[in-house]
Amino acid sequence: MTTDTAVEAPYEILTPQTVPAFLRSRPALAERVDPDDLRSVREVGDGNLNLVFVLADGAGRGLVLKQALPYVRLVGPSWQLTPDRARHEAEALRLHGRLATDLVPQLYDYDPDRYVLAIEDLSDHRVWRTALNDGLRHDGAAEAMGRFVGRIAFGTSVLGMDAGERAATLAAAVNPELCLITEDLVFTEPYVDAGRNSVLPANERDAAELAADRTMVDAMGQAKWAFMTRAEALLHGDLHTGSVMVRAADGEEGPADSVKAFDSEFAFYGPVAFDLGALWGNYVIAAARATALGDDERATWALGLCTRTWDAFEAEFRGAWADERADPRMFGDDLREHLLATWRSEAWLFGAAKMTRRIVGLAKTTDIETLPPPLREGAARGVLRTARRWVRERVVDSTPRRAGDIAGEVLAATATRG
Ligand code: SR1
Ligand code: MG
Repeated sequence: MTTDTAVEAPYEILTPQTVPAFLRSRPALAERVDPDDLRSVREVGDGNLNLVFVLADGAGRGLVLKQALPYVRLVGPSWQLTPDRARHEAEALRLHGRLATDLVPQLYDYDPDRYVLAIEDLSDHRVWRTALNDGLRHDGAAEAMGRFVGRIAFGTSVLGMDAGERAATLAAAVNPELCLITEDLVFTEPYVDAGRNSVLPANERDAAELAADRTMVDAMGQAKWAFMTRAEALLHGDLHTGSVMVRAADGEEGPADSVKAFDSEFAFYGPVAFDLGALWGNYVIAAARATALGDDERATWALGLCTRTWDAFEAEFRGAWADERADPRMFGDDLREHLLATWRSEAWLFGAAKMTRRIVGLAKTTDIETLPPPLREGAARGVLRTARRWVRERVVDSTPRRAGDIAGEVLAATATRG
Protein backbone atom coordinates (compact mmCIF):
# COMPACT_ATOMS: atom_id res chain seq x y z
CA MET A 1 0.00 0.00 0.00
CA THR A 2 1.31 3.43 -0.82
CA THR A 3 1.05 5.94 1.97
CA ASP A 4 1.67 8.89 -0.34
CA THR A 5 -1.87 8.65 -1.63
CA ALA A 6 -4.42 10.53 0.46
CA VAL A 7 -6.70 8.15 2.35
CA GLU A 8 -10.19 9.43 3.00
CA ALA A 9 -10.76 9.59 6.72
CA PRO A 10 -12.36 11.96 9.21
CA TYR A 11 -8.93 12.39 10.83
CA GLU A 12 -5.38 12.93 9.60
CA ILE A 13 -3.77 9.82 8.16
CA LEU A 14 -0.02 9.77 8.61
CA THR A 15 2.43 9.51 5.75
CA PRO A 16 6.23 9.32 5.99
CA GLN A 17 6.25 13.00 5.06
CA THR A 18 3.89 14.08 7.86
CA VAL A 19 5.47 11.95 10.61
CA PRO A 20 7.89 14.73 11.77
CA ALA A 21 5.00 17.17 12.26
CA PHE A 22 3.07 14.50 14.12
CA LEU A 23 5.99 13.94 16.47
CA ARG A 24 6.32 17.67 17.14
CA SER A 25 2.65 17.75 18.14
CA ARG A 26 3.09 15.08 20.84
CA PRO A 27 4.96 16.36 23.92
CA ALA A 28 5.17 12.82 25.34
CA LEU A 29 7.45 11.88 22.46
CA ALA A 30 9.84 14.83 22.73
CA GLU A 31 12.50 12.80 24.53
CA ARG A 32 12.02 9.63 22.49
CA VAL A 33 13.10 10.63 19.03
CA ASP A 34 14.22 13.85 17.33
CA PRO A 35 11.70 14.91 14.65
CA ASP A 36 14.28 17.25 13.14
CA ASP A 37 16.87 14.54 12.72
CA LEU A 38 14.93 11.56 11.42
CA ARG A 39 17.14 9.29 9.36
CA SER A 40 14.50 6.82 8.36
CA VAL A 41 10.73 6.50 8.37
CA ARG A 42 9.60 3.15 7.00
CA GLU A 43 5.98 2.06 6.62
CA VAL A 44 6.16 -1.65 7.38
CA GLY A 45 2.56 -2.61 8.19
CA ASP A 46 2.08 -6.12 6.86
CA GLY A 47 -0.87 -7.00 9.02
CA ASN A 48 -4.48 -6.90 8.03
CA LEU A 49 -5.60 -3.63 9.53
CA ASN A 50 -3.21 -0.76 10.24
CA LEU A 51 -0.39 1.55 9.20
CA VAL A 52 2.89 0.93 11.02
CA PHE A 53 5.86 3.30 10.78
CA VAL A 54 9.30 2.46 12.15
CA LEU A 55 11.33 5.60 12.86
CA ALA A 56 15.01 6.10 13.64
CA ASP A 57 16.86 9.33 14.36
CA GLY A 58 20.48 10.33 13.97
CA ALA A 59 21.27 9.43 17.59
CA GLY A 60 20.15 5.85 16.94
CA ARG A 61 16.90 6.25 18.86
CA GLY A 62 13.73 4.77 17.46
CA LEU A 63 10.08 4.13 18.01
CA VAL A 64 7.08 2.72 16.21
CA LEU A 65 3.93 4.63 15.29
CA LYS A 66 0.88 2.51 14.67
CA GLN A 67 -2.22 4.15 13.25
CA ALA A 68 -5.63 2.60 12.86
CA LEU A 69 -7.17 3.20 9.46
CA PRO A 70 -10.95 3.62 9.32
CA TYR A 71 -11.23 0.42 7.34
CA VAL A 72 -9.75 -3.08 7.02
CA ARG A 73 -6.46 -2.67 5.16
CA LEU A 74 -6.55 -6.24 3.88
CA VAL A 75 -9.81 -5.56 2.03
CA GLY A 76 -9.89 -1.80 1.48
CA PRO A 77 -12.29 1.08 2.20
CA SER A 78 -15.33 -1.05 1.31
CA TRP A 79 -14.97 -2.69 4.78
CA GLN A 80 -15.28 0.16 7.25
CA LEU A 81 -13.95 -0.53 10.74
CA THR A 82 -13.82 1.62 13.83
CA PRO A 83 -10.42 3.21 14.47
CA ASP A 84 -11.37 3.09 18.16
CA ARG A 85 -9.62 -0.28 18.10
CA ALA A 86 -6.45 1.75 18.68
CA ARG A 87 -7.83 2.84 22.06
CA HIS A 88 -8.52 -0.78 22.96
CA GLU A 89 -4.95 -1.63 22.07
CA ALA A 90 -3.61 1.29 24.12
CA GLU A 91 -5.69 0.34 27.17
CA ALA A 92 -4.78 -3.33 26.89
CA LEU A 93 -1.10 -2.48 26.49
CA ARG A 94 -1.21 -0.29 29.60
CA LEU A 95 -2.92 -2.92 31.73
CA HIS A 96 -1.06 -5.92 30.36
CA GLY A 97 2.14 -3.91 30.73
CA ARG A 98 1.39 -3.46 34.42
CA LEU A 99 0.83 -7.18 34.88
CA ALA A 100 3.47 -8.60 32.55
CA THR A 101 5.91 -5.74 32.04
CA ASP A 102 8.60 -7.67 30.20
CA LEU A 103 6.16 -9.45 27.89
CA VAL A 104 4.60 -6.54 26.00
CA PRO A 105 6.14 -3.55 24.22
CA GLN A 106 6.21 -0.32 26.16
CA LEU A 107 3.50 2.20 25.23
CA TYR A 108 4.95 5.71 25.09
CA ASP A 109 1.93 7.67 23.96
CA TYR A 110 -1.57 7.42 22.56
CA ASP A 111 -3.19 10.11 20.41
CA PRO A 112 -6.97 9.58 20.65
CA ASP A 113 -7.72 12.12 17.91
CA ARG A 114 -5.63 10.47 15.23
CA TYR A 115 -5.75 6.96 16.69
CA VAL A 116 -1.98 6.65 16.82
CA LEU A 117 -0.01 4.61 19.32
CA ALA A 118 3.68 5.28 19.88
CA ILE A 119 5.34 2.06 20.96
CA GLU A 120 8.77 0.77 21.83
CA ASP A 121 10.84 -0.05 18.75
CA LEU A 122 11.38 -3.79 18.53
CA SER A 123 13.51 -3.72 15.39
CA ASP A 124 16.01 -6.03 17.08
CA HIS A 125 13.22 -8.62 17.39
CA ARG A 126 11.54 -10.72 14.72
CA VAL A 127 7.92 -11.65 14.27
CA TRP A 128 7.77 -15.16 15.66
CA ARG A 129 5.77 -16.50 12.71
CA THR A 130 8.37 -15.42 10.17
CA ALA A 131 11.18 -16.82 12.34
CA LEU A 132 9.27 -20.11 12.52
CA ASN A 133 8.78 -20.04 8.76
CA ASP A 134 12.53 -19.63 8.34
CA GLY A 135 13.10 -22.76 10.38
CA LEU A 136 14.43 -20.93 13.44
CA ARG A 137 13.89 -21.83 17.09
CA HIS A 138 13.56 -19.33 19.91
CA ASP A 139 13.43 -21.55 22.94
CA GLY A 140 11.51 -20.07 25.81
CA ALA A 141 9.08 -18.14 23.60
CA ALA A 142 6.24 -20.62 24.09
CA GLU A 143 6.79 -20.59 27.85
CA ALA A 144 6.89 -16.79 27.86
CA MET A 145 3.53 -16.65 26.14
CA GLY A 146 2.12 -19.16 28.63
CA ARG A 147 3.31 -16.91 31.46
CA PHE A 148 1.84 -13.90 29.67
CA VAL A 149 -1.59 -15.49 29.44
CA GLY A 150 -1.32 -16.64 33.05
CA ARG A 151 -0.46 -13.13 34.29
CA ILE A 152 -3.16 -11.32 32.35
CA ALA A 153 -5.78 -14.01 32.96
CA PHE A 154 -5.29 -13.91 36.70
CA GLY A 155 -4.60 -10.20 37.04
CA THR A 156 -7.62 -8.94 35.10
CA SER A 157 -10.07 -11.49 36.51
CA VAL A 158 -12.11 -11.31 39.70
CA LEU A 159 -9.25 -13.23 41.30
CA GLY A 160 -6.64 -10.56 40.77
CA MET A 161 -8.42 -7.25 40.43
CA ASP A 162 -10.51 -5.16 42.75
CA ALA A 163 -14.18 -5.69 41.84
CA GLY A 164 -14.86 -2.02 41.11
CA GLU A 165 -11.78 -1.60 38.95
CA ARG A 166 -12.59 -4.79 37.10
CA ALA A 167 -16.13 -3.63 36.35
CA ALA A 168 -14.84 -0.33 34.94
CA THR A 169 -12.11 -2.10 32.95
CA LEU A 170 -14.59 -4.58 31.55
CA ALA A 171 -17.00 -1.81 30.53
CA ALA A 172 -14.24 0.13 28.74
CA ALA A 173 -13.02 -3.04 27.04
CA VAL A 174 -16.29 -3.87 25.29
CA ASN A 175 -14.99 -4.12 21.72
CA PRO A 176 -18.00 -5.07 19.58
CA GLU A 177 -16.68 -4.43 16.08
CA LEU A 178 -13.44 -6.33 16.57
CA CYS A 179 -15.23 -9.15 18.38
CA LEU A 180 -17.69 -9.37 15.50
CA ILE A 181 -14.77 -9.98 13.13
CA THR A 182 -13.73 -12.92 15.28
CA GLU A 183 -17.30 -14.19 15.66
CA ASP A 184 -17.67 -14.16 11.88
CA LEU A 185 -14.22 -15.12 10.61
CA VAL A 186 -13.20 -17.60 13.30
CA PHE A 187 -16.39 -19.24 14.47
CA THR A 188 -18.90 -18.95 11.62
CA GLU A 189 -17.55 -18.47 8.13
CA PRO A 190 -15.39 -21.58 7.86
CA TYR A 191 -18.72 -23.48 8.11
CA VAL A 192 -21.14 -21.00 6.55
CA ASP A 193 -19.32 -19.30 3.69
CA ALA A 194 -20.09 -15.61 3.40
CA GLY A 195 -18.19 -15.36 0.14
CA ARG A 196 -14.82 -14.76 1.74
CA ASN A 197 -13.54 -18.34 1.92
CA SER A 198 -10.97 -19.81 -0.41
CA VAL A 199 -8.88 -22.97 -0.68
CA LEU A 200 -6.85 -24.67 -3.36
CA PRO A 201 -9.02 -26.64 -5.79
CA ALA A 202 -7.39 -29.77 -4.35
CA ASN A 203 -8.74 -28.83 -0.89
CA GLU A 204 -12.30 -28.03 -1.91
CA ARG A 205 -13.49 -31.44 -0.79
CA ASP A 206 -11.76 -30.98 2.58
CA ALA A 207 -13.53 -27.65 3.08
CA ALA A 208 -16.87 -29.17 2.12
CA GLU A 209 -16.38 -32.08 4.52
CA LEU A 210 -15.51 -29.65 7.28
CA ALA A 211 -18.66 -27.59 6.73
CA ALA A 212 -20.77 -30.77 6.64
CA ASP A 213 -19.24 -32.12 9.87
CA ARG A 214 -22.08 -31.67 12.36
CA THR A 215 -19.89 -32.49 15.36
CA MET A 216 -17.42 -29.81 14.33
CA VAL A 217 -20.10 -27.22 13.65
CA ASP A 218 -21.83 -27.91 16.97
CA ALA A 219 -18.50 -27.63 18.78
CA MET A 220 -17.82 -24.30 17.08
CA GLY A 221 -21.26 -23.16 18.21
CA GLN A 222 -20.23 -23.95 21.79
CA ALA A 223 -16.95 -22.14 21.30
CA LYS A 224 -18.70 -19.11 19.84
CA TRP A 225 -21.13 -19.05 22.76
CA ALA A 226 -18.25 -19.10 25.24
CA PHE A 227 -16.42 -16.38 23.29
CA MET A 228 -19.47 -14.13 23.24
CA THR A 229 -20.68 -14.63 26.80
CA ARG A 230 -17.88 -15.54 29.19
CA ALA A 231 -16.11 -12.39 30.40
CA GLU A 232 -13.39 -14.04 32.46
CA ALA A 233 -10.39 -11.83 31.79
CA LEU A 234 -9.02 -9.08 29.53
CA LEU A 235 -7.53 -11.21 26.78
CA HIS A 236 -5.06 -10.26 24.08
CA GLY A 237 -7.74 -11.46 21.68
CA ASP A 238 -5.59 -12.33 18.65
CA LEU A 239 -2.61 -14.17 20.09
CA HIS A 240 -1.28 -16.01 17.05
CA THR A 241 2.44 -16.35 16.31
CA GLY A 242 2.26 -13.25 14.12
CA SER A 243 1.35 -11.26 17.24
CA VAL A 244 4.55 -12.22 19.07
CA MET A 245 8.03 -10.72 18.67
CA VAL A 246 11.07 -12.75 19.63
CA ARG A 247 14.76 -11.99 20.05
CA ALA A 248 17.50 -14.54 20.47
CA ALA A 249 20.03 -13.92 23.21
CA ASP A 250 22.88 -14.68 20.91
CA GLY A 251 22.55 -14.42 17.14
CA GLU A 252 19.69 -15.35 14.89
CA GLU A 253 18.23 -18.18 16.93
CA GLY A 254 18.60 -19.90 20.26
CA PRO A 255 17.17 -19.15 23.67
CA ALA A 256 14.96 -16.10 23.51
CA ASP A 257 16.04 -13.27 25.78
CA SER A 258 13.00 -11.17 24.93
CA VAL A 259 9.49 -12.17 23.91
CA LYS A 260 6.67 -9.64 23.49
CA ALA A 261 3.00 -9.99 22.65
CA PHE A 262 1.90 -7.06 20.50
CA ASP A 263 -1.09 -6.01 18.38
CA SER A 264 -3.73 -6.30 21.09
CA GLU A 265 -6.44 -4.33 19.30
CA PHE A 266 -8.78 -7.34 19.58
CA ALA A 267 -8.51 -7.20 23.39
CA PHE A 268 -11.80 -7.82 25.19
CA TYR A 269 -13.11 -9.63 28.26
CA GLY A 270 -13.49 -13.22 27.17
CA PRO A 271 -12.74 -16.85 27.99
CA VAL A 272 -9.13 -17.39 29.05
CA ALA A 273 -8.64 -20.44 26.86
CA PHE A 274 -9.21 -18.37 23.72
CA ASP A 275 -5.69 -16.92 23.93
CA LEU A 276 -4.21 -20.35 24.72
CA GLY A 277 -6.06 -21.94 21.82
CA ALA A 278 -4.81 -19.23 19.47
CA LEU A 279 -1.25 -20.20 20.32
CA TRP A 280 -1.90 -23.92 20.07
CA GLY A 281 -3.69 -23.62 16.73
CA ASN A 282 -0.79 -21.67 15.30
CA TYR A 283 1.75 -24.18 16.62
CA VAL A 284 -0.14 -26.81 14.64
CA ILE A 285 0.06 -24.59 11.57
CA ALA A 286 3.83 -24.21 12.07
CA ALA A 287 4.09 -28.00 12.42
CA ALA A 288 2.06 -28.51 9.24
CA ARG A 289 4.60 -26.40 7.38
CA ALA A 290 7.50 -28.39 8.82
CA THR A 291 5.85 -31.70 7.93
CA ALA A 292 5.16 -30.49 4.40
CA LEU A 293 8.82 -29.56 4.04
CA GLY A 294 9.85 -33.02 5.21
CA ASP A 295 11.20 -31.92 8.60
CA ASP A 296 9.40 -34.28 10.96
CA GLU A 297 11.72 -33.55 13.85
CA ARG A 298 10.85 -29.86 13.62
CA ALA A 299 7.13 -30.69 13.41
CA THR A 300 7.43 -32.66 16.65
CA TRP A 301 9.24 -29.73 18.24
CA ALA A 302 6.54 -27.29 17.09
CA LEU A 303 3.77 -29.48 18.47
CA GLY A 304 5.64 -29.75 21.77
CA LEU A 305 5.14 -26.00 22.14
CA CYS A 306 1.52 -26.69 23.18
CA THR A 307 2.79 -28.38 26.35
CA ARG A 308 5.40 -25.71 26.99
CA THR A 309 2.84 -22.93 26.78
CA TRP A 310 0.29 -24.79 28.88
CA ASP A 311 2.76 -25.77 31.61
CA ALA A 312 4.03 -22.21 31.93
CA PHE A 313 0.48 -20.88 31.99
CA GLU A 314 -0.57 -23.36 34.65
CA ALA A 315 2.48 -22.67 36.82
CA GLU A 316 1.90 -18.91 36.59
CA PHE A 317 -1.75 -19.27 37.44
CA ARG A 318 -1.11 -21.61 40.37
CA GLY A 319 1.57 -19.29 41.71
CA ALA A 320 -0.67 -16.24 41.52
CA TRP A 321 -3.51 -18.21 43.08
CA ALA A 322 -1.37 -19.12 46.06
CA ASP A 323 0.04 -15.63 46.56
CA GLU A 324 -2.47 -13.07 45.38
CA ARG A 325 -6.04 -14.28 44.95
CA ALA A 326 -8.97 -12.28 46.17
CA ASP A 327 -11.54 -13.74 48.52
CA PRO A 328 -10.06 -17.11 49.50
CA ARG A 329 -13.17 -17.52 51.70
CA MET A 330 -15.15 -18.37 48.58
CA PHE A 331 -12.58 -19.09 45.89
CA GLY A 332 -11.21 -22.38 47.17
CA ASP A 333 -8.82 -24.82 45.57
CA ASP A 334 -11.65 -26.83 44.01
CA LEU A 335 -12.44 -23.80 41.90
CA ARG A 336 -8.81 -23.54 40.83
CA GLU A 337 -8.83 -27.16 39.65
CA HIS A 338 -12.17 -26.69 37.92
CA LEU A 339 -10.91 -23.62 36.05
CA LEU A 340 -7.68 -25.26 34.95
CA ALA A 341 -9.45 -28.40 33.74
CA THR A 342 -12.02 -26.34 31.86
CA TRP A 343 -9.42 -24.13 30.20
CA ARG A 344 -7.22 -27.05 29.21
CA SER A 345 -10.06 -28.75 27.43
CA GLU A 346 -11.30 -25.48 25.90
CA ALA A 347 -7.83 -24.75 24.52
CA TRP A 348 -8.42 -27.71 22.20
CA LEU A 349 -11.74 -26.25 21.11
CA PHE A 350 -10.44 -22.74 20.48
CA GLY A 351 -7.27 -24.14 18.95
CA ALA A 352 -9.41 -26.08 16.49
CA ALA A 353 -11.34 -22.91 15.64
CA LYS A 354 -8.21 -20.84 15.17
CA MET A 355 -6.35 -23.31 12.97
CA THR A 356 -9.37 -23.97 10.75
CA ARG A 357 -10.14 -20.34 10.00
CA ARG A 358 -6.57 -19.81 8.77
CA ILE A 359 -6.97 -22.56 6.18
CA VAL A 360 -10.47 -21.94 4.89
CA GLY A 361 -11.39 -18.35 5.64
CA LEU A 362 -10.22 -14.81 5.00
CA ALA A 363 -6.80 -13.87 6.44
CA LYS A 364 -4.57 -16.88 6.05
CA THR A 365 -1.02 -17.52 7.29
CA THR A 366 2.30 -17.33 5.51
CA ASP A 367 3.30 -20.68 7.07
CA ILE A 368 0.86 -22.43 4.74
CA GLU A 369 0.39 -19.94 1.92
CA THR A 370 4.07 -19.76 1.01
CA LEU A 371 4.25 -23.52 0.52
CA PRO A 372 4.14 -24.63 -3.12
CA PRO A 373 0.60 -25.83 -3.88
CA PRO A 374 1.49 -29.54 -4.10
CA LEU A 375 2.78 -29.36 -0.50
CA ARG A 376 0.14 -26.91 0.66
CA GLU A 377 -2.62 -29.34 -0.24
CA GLY A 378 -1.60 -31.90 2.37
CA ALA A 379 -0.68 -29.31 4.99
CA ALA A 380 -4.10 -27.67 4.69
CA ARG A 381 -5.84 -31.03 4.82
CA GLY A 382 -3.82 -32.02 7.87
CA VAL A 383 -4.72 -28.85 9.76
CA LEU A 384 -8.42 -29.26 9.01
CA ARG A 385 -8.40 -32.92 10.04
CA THR A 386 -6.46 -32.13 13.20
CA ALA A 387 -9.14 -29.61 14.15
CA ARG A 388 -11.88 -32.18 13.60
CA ARG A 389 -10.04 -34.70 15.78
CA TRP A 390 -9.39 -32.11 18.48
CA VAL A 391 -13.07 -31.24 18.92
CA ARG A 392 -13.92 -34.93 19.21
CA GLU A 393 -11.12 -36.01 21.54
CA ARG A 394 -10.75 -33.02 23.84
CA VAL A 395 -12.59 -34.63 26.73
CA VAL A 396 -10.99 -38.07 26.50
CA ASP A 397 -7.46 -37.03 27.50
CA SER A 398 -7.11 -33.27 27.42
CA THR A 399 -3.37 -33.07 28.05
CA PRO A 400 -1.55 -30.81 25.60
CA ARG A 401 0.83 -33.68 24.90
CA ARG A 402 -2.11 -35.70 23.55
CA ALA A 403 -3.25 -32.72 21.48
CA GLY A 404 0.21 -32.56 19.93
CA ASP A 405 0.34 -36.31 19.37
CA ILE A 406 -2.97 -36.28 17.53
CA ALA A 407 -1.80 -33.41 15.32
CA GLY A 408 1.47 -35.22 14.63
CA GLU A 409 -0.34 -38.39 13.55
CA VAL A 410 -2.75 -36.51 11.31
CA LEU A 411 -0.16 -34.25 9.70
CA ALA A 412 2.11 -37.17 8.90
CA ALA A 413 -0.78 -39.10 7.37
CA THR A 414 -2.01 -36.26 5.18
CA ALA A 415 1.29 -34.77 4.01
CA THR A 416 1.70 -34.42 0.25
CA ARG A 417 5.36 -33.97 -0.32
CA GLY A 418 5.18 -33.18 -4.01
C1 SR1 B 1 -10.36 -8.53 8.79
S1 SR1 B 1 -9.16 -8.76 9.95
C2 SR1 B 1 -8.66 -10.38 9.74
C3 SR1 B 1 -7.86 -10.91 10.84
O1 SR1 B 1 -6.72 -10.13 11.07
C4 SR1 B 1 -6.40 -10.13 12.44
O2 SR1 B 1 -5.10 -10.56 12.65
C5 SR1 B 1 -7.39 -11.04 13.12
O3 SR1 B 1 -6.93 -12.34 13.27
C6 SR1 B 1 -8.53 -10.98 12.18
O4 SR1 B 1 -9.42 -12.06 12.30
MG1 MG C 1 -2.94 -8.38 14.28
